[in-house]
Amino acid sequence: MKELYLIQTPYIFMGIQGDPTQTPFSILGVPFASTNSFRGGSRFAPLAVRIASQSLEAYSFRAGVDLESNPPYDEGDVAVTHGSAETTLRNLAAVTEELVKARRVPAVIGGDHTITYGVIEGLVRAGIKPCLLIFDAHLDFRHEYLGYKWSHACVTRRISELIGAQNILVVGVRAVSSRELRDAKSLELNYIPMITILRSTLRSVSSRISKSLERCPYIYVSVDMDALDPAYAPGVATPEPEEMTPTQLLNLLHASTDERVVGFDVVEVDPQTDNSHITSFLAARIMMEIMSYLIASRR
Ligand SMILES: [Mn+2]
Repeated sequence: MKELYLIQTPYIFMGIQGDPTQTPFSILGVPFASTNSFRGGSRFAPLAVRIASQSLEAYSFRAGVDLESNPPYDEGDVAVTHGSAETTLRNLAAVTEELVKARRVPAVIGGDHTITYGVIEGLVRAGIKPCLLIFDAHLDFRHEYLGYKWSHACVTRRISELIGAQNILVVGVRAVSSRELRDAKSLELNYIPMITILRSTLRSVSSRISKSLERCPYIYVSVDMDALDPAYAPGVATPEPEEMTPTQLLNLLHASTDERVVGFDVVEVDPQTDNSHITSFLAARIMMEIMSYLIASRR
């Protein structure tokens, strides 16, 4: 069934195809960017991140894991319909549901942020209702944006309708409308503003994250690359100064990902505005680090 919706790609993640009987990870590209409201090149991100991943070393010092000895299995790209979020999300949810039922851990390369909804829907249909940990400069909590409810600016709101706003935590927030903030408060969405992170220690922020996810049997992690300062991630659809740094992000990911993580995505890379492929290299590194942390936590 899932084969119907998957397209093989000329490049595979890390350049080595993993053995699906050995690795839990299924790399899934979703080259869909139709809901981006500013720069629209994230449909090319799965290709750019795969190419960047081929030149990176695979050893994680934080995890003590060498991904090269057990690389992820690259499933290819999900068939998307440019211009139709509904069709794309339906295909993505079908693929995710089947992978999750086969006990795979989806490692997804977006695409615009809307694609996270399709992965969560697939998880829910497979009987797994996760809490969602998002790293993002934006709350993405608008009911609709420019008259469109599937906009990437609404993805947290749409997912909250599936799993409940109180089961979502957004970290690194610095770009909101006051209406979004009001809605977030009244619907009990959890969020940690970037300014709070800058004024706290890493330890206190990671313990706040752990506490917020304490009661969750499953966790899904979504990394919007615009969570990072545009100095480190210039090639994103909607850049927002200031902070976080790659080191802050990886430290927080390392402290807060454990064996409850059932999948993750890295979204919103725009290769068309990515000077020297900086953002694609960082996105590939983040994916490799998250997989290494999960392998270490399952040992
Ligand atoms: Mn964002």
